Amino acid sequence: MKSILTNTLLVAGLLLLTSCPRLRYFTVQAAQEDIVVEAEDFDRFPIGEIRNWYNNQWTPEGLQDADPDHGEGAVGSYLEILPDTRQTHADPLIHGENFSNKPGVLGVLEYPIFFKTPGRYYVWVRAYYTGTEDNGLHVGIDGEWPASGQRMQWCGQPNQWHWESKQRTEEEHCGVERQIYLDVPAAGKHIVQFSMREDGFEFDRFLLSMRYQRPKGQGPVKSKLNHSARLPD
Ligand SMILES: [Ca+2]
Ligand SMILES: [Ca+2]
Ligand SMILES: [Ca+2]
Repeated sequence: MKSILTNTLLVAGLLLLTSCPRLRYFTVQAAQEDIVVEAEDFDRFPIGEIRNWYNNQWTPEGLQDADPDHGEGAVGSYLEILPDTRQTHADPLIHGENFSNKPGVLGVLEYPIFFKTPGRYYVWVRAYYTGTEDNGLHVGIDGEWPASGQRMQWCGQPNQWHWESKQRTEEEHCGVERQIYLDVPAAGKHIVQFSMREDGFEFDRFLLSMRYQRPKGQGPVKSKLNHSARLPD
């Protein structure tokens, strides 16, 4: 009986996410301006995968997750990729399920953005992690996953919302500064995308900036959505 109830709630949660109106609007940047986007304002991600992103305000019961809600301190709401079956180093690591060193495989989120200025943008993400197995993410652009967007890493600031922009490397597991960026080749619409590296990751918002400077506190107000520029289906 309990499993039927759990499954019903899970399906209801997925339907709720599926049926939510998609954004279908550009996030618009003025020339030279930083771009700030709420994680929960994604345009789309495939539902029903091995791992799904859940809005903390609608997360159904029954998904494996050791953490309590961390909505306090987040801006609006946040996304968490669940279930989280690798919660500690002692839990089995299953490539392509609870971990993916390869980007673009699990939990791909997409955000359409209109860039007025092409160039190199550092990617900052505000995240909440509680251990060493929920603190990794990948970022890419226009379906590509460049080396400069792989293995975003959080380190040394657990149990709080924290902005970071560092890349994990063989030599430096805590991450290296200035190595996480996207090169925007031309002005116009581009799709910025994120994908899972570790399950249980909690994602509040992101910032794209030509300057490498950690935002303070919750960060700037989010960028405007252009309601006159609907995307084609
Ligand atoms: Ca995990
Ligand atoms: Ca978590
Ligand atoms: Ca948020």
